[in-house]
Amino acid sequence: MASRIAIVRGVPDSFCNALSMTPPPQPVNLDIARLQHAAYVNILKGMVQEVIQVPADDKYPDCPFIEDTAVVIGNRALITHPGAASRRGEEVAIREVLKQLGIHISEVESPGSIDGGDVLYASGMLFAGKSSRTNAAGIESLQKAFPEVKVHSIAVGEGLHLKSVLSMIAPQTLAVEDRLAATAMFDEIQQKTGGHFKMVKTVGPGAANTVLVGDTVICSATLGTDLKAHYKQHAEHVIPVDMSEFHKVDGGLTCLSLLIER
Ligand code: CIR
Repeated sequence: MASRIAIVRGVPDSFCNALSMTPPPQPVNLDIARLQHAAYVNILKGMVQEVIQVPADDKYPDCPFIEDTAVVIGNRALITHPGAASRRGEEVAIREVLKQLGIHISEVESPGSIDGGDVLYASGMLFAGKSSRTNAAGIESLQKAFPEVKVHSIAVGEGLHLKSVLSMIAPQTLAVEDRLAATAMFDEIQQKTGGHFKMVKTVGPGAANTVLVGDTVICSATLGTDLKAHYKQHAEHVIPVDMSEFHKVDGGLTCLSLLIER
């Protein structure tokens, strides 16, 4: 059986200053954010052999969104160059943790920028969203880091990242947010893979961003009470977790962890 490790990063005191495309109607509540983060970490503890907790760094309000700092497949990682200037440097601590785990590290070549939230690894293929955070040079670095894996570039028409609107919920099955820009991204994936995936449409912003570990899906409990039942039709196990404070600053479920399976 694959050995699984999750890496997470704590919520800094500065988290209320995290980037957000539109200012939330209610400000982030730091205490609630920390409780929600702890609940998320507890769920992961039940799913993987080890959860490594990297301390928060107040210099980086967005540092809990650790997914954006690296793309890891097996024993190899590409350390990203985050697309947002205020997030550059978050990757330094993560590089060290990955090195300690014996993971072989590649770096993004200038002028590349890439956020892990734009990268979906599914069915042995990589899909890289070309977005406001991830550019063509960043995607080239991704291909160089994983030469034997085909990287498909996908235009992110709307929203922050590719995985903000679609993610894997079961083998060959993607949850896709039910809006035009998201289904256009799915169509591009289908066109590039000869219709490889099945689509499960999901209503509500962010609801299609889920974490899949083995046959268990973690989904947001904040974004609709029927989400669990919806996903249960396609996934063996579904665990909802409240993520309201992270959604306020454009975060979802995948952003809060880096999963290593090897
Ligand atoms: C940002 O704008 O960078 C953060 N506030 C949210 C990052 C979410 N990350 C992700 O979807 N992978």
